Amino acid sequence: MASAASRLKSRFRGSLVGAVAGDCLGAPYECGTQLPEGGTLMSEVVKFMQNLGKNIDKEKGRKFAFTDDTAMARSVAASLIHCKGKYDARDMARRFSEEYLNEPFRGYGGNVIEILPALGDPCVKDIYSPAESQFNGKGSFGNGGGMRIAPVGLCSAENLDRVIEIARESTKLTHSNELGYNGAVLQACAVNFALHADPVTFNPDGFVESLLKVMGRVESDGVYSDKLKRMREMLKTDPTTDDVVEELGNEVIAHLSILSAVYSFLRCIQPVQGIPLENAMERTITYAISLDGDTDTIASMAGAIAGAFYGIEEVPKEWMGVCEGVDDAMEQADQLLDIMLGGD
Ligand code: F2R
Ligand code: MG
Ligand code: MG
Repeated sequence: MASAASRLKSRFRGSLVGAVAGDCLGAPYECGTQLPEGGTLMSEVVKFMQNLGKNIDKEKGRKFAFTDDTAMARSVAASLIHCKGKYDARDMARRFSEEYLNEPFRGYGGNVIEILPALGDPCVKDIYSPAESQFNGKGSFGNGGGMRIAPVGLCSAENLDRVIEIARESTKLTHSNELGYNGAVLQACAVNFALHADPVTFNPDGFVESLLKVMGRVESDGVYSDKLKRMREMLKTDPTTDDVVEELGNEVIAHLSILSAVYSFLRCIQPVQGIPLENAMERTITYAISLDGDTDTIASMAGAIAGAFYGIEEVPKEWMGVCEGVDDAMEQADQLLDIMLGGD
């Protein structure tokens, strides 16, 4: 039987690698997919997953590239590691900026690119001010906070208040709208709850209840709480993917994507009709991509939660070979665990 420490190591790695894999494997579907006559996106993604191993043999060395989701998540992780688990706004902002300026081609959001260069500028007095000026002062509610936040959720269960605070504050560097940063809080807490859940006694209803408790504390408008309640009902009725998208969304905005990722994780604990894949990580990412729309980000967020729950052993070996950025994610996961075990 695995020790508690090795189990945690596996789950830290599973979460960051799950996020990278969801991003890399979801990205080819982000801009829409040409379907064969009578085919569905779900059946296409199932075929893609089943052939992934065969493709590696044929196309030696082929990698699926990561996008902005991973580029920003690794900056979050690098900053937390450098600052020994503490949040340093300047340090994280500078890393976002440098990462973007080094590789601007990673498919960043349409508006965030206007402020990323300024986040590395030491002359900017208030580092939160560039984000606050966006959308006529309303700030962004894009899902860019949620897509990068998994490293913040990787800490002890006793530190939930810190998860909430760092998720909110670090997201405000780019997304000052309440819907943007509260979406990131929800995703970070989902990762943390999955990390500490007992897979044997796990109860999806209890998981949603825990998220409802957090959102009840942090949100003023009830948007996420209302959607969580609807999601709890949906888990009892097994809706079609079209119905899931109708209720929870598949767009690049936080309140219309993050709950779809949480739902994908919870739904795929059980087998799903149309996805004949035994492996639960594979099922989760396949399901998340089948929701269409913002496929890289929904799959990445679902992968981060599912990976924290199942651990690295459940991540298919082929993914490790074909997804760009997996090795760095493994290393950062180990470093974050060391910080937590050192008494974060
Ligand atoms: N950008 C994309 N996908 C587009 C296609 C990319 C293509 N594959 C390529 O390579 O070119 N994906 C990435 O963007 C999403 C994360 O975006 P983020 O970081 O939140 O950016 P931003 O610019 O802040 O928000 C995104 C859009 O949301 C709408 N929006 C946000 N706040 C709004 C507000 N207050 N009012 C109205 N609209 C608002 C805007 O349309 C923003 O452009 C991820 O999917 C990532 O993968
Ligand atoms: Mg992306
Ligand atoms: Mg995306």
